[in-house]
Amino acid sequence: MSSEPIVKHLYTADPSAHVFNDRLYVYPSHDRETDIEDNDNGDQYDMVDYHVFSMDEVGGPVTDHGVALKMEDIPWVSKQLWAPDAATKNGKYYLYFPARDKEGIFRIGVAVSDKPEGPFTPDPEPISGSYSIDPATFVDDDGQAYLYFGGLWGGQLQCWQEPGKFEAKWAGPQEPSGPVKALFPRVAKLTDDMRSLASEVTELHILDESGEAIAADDHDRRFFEAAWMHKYNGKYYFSYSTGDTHYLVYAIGDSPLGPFTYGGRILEPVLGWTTHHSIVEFKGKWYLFHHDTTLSGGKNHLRCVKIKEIFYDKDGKITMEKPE
Ligand code: FUB
Repeated sequence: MSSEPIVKHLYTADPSAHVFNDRLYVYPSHDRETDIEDNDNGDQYDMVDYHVFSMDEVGGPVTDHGVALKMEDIPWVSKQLWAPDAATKNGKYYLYFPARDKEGIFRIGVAVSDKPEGPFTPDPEPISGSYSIDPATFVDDDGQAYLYFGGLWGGQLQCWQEPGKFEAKWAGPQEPSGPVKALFPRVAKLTDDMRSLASEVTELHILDESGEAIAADDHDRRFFEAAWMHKYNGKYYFSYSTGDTHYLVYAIGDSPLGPFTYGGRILEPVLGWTTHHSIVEFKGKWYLFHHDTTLSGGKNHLRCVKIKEIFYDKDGKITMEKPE
């Protein structure tokens, strides 16, 4: 399979891929040039709009549907339209996106359209009770939708260690350390109209092979950002980025609310600091959508989306090589 970016006329990142009406849609961040210096808080990721892309087949022509949502149309946002996701229910399409509010606190917004490619109309306020970054939605076979979110350092997850309380002293590139459990990603059920949380926000527990919580110091395995949920053979697969160790990894569970047991690595580090992805089944094959910075020659904030086919072995482990 080609390792070329799916598009080269824009910088794209954080791809969330979904099959809607037998067509493959991709909802990425739209990276842009800025003069903001690279730092560990992610200030250089200063995006202002989203484009939606689609294709009939993997490797075929990719349609850029143009601007689907822009910052100036979202009343509560001050800056940084980061990694989005999309979902459909009851004939409507929903775009979920993180951004800083007027106080500089990351929240998650939702915007609605009648078409998968948008344009999307944003709700005037962020989703009540939401915080941090990298929303990922998952609609289970029974129709219940879930919202997963969270991201450390610039994504501010470490500021929310006490329920409902933003602790500014934790802002910036820092996180708990020592022999304590890691901060886990967050999950809540969504209401039937997909625009509000229908349950308390809870932690999604990620355990090691002995059933112990992954530890804060275990930077090769602890959750950092880039939540994604998919289902394979009746099991739930929660995948994520380990941030400063630059892996894409996954954990497997029996319920969309967890607990999950660490399963292994999906992707080794790519060119560029961030790594972020989605996993989707299309026409009987499974694909990893992810990004790197090859298109910009390695500039962290100018990324490009790529696709790789993935496989499962007989035990349900994800592998990049086709099993014999
Ligand atoms: O694109 C901005 C941020 O970079 C995303 O929200 C993170 O997941 C990382 O990819």
